Amino acid sequence: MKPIYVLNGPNLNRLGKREPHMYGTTSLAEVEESCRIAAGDRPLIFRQTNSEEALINWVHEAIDEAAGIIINPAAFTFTSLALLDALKMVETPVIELHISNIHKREQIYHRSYVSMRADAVIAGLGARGYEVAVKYLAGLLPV
Ligand code: CA2
Repeated sequence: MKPIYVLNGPNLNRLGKREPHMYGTTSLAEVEESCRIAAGDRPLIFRQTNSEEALINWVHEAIDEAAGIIINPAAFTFTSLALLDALKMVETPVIELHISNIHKREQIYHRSYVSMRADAVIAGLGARGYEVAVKYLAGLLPV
C-alpha cells in the first residue's frame, strides 16, 4: 500500500507556539499524531521543511512513491512557481491545505499558485483540516 504524503512548508515547525489566534495551539507533532490516527492502516509520511528545495525534492519523491499528497506550502503557496511546476508532474490527488482561511486575510494571501494544480483546497478548519484531508484520501484511494 502506498503512503499518503503530508508535506509542510516554512515556519510550520513553530505551530502552536506563536499566533494562536491565527493558527491555534496544536503543535506540528500533535498534527502528525492526529494524521496517523486518521490514516488508520494506510502508511503516512509526514514532513516539514523551511527549504523550498527540500519541499520540491519531496514532491518529486512523491511522484513515484505516494498514493496522494496533502501539502501546506505555507508562504511558498504565494511565491513558488517551481513548486507549482513540481506539483503539475504529480498524477495522484493533491490537496492544498491551510490552517487559516487565507481568503479572510490580506490580499497578498489570496493568490495561490498551488491552487492551479490542487484537486481540492482546505482552508480555515484549523489543525483539524489535516485529519479531514487524510480521511478523505484514505477513503478515496484504492488499497
Ligand atoms: O494557514 C496556513 O496553514 C498557512 O499556510 C500558514 C503559513 C501562511 O504563510 C499562509 O498564509 C497560511 C505560514 C504561517 C507562519 O508559520 C507560523 C507557524 C506557527 C505560528 C506562527 C506562524
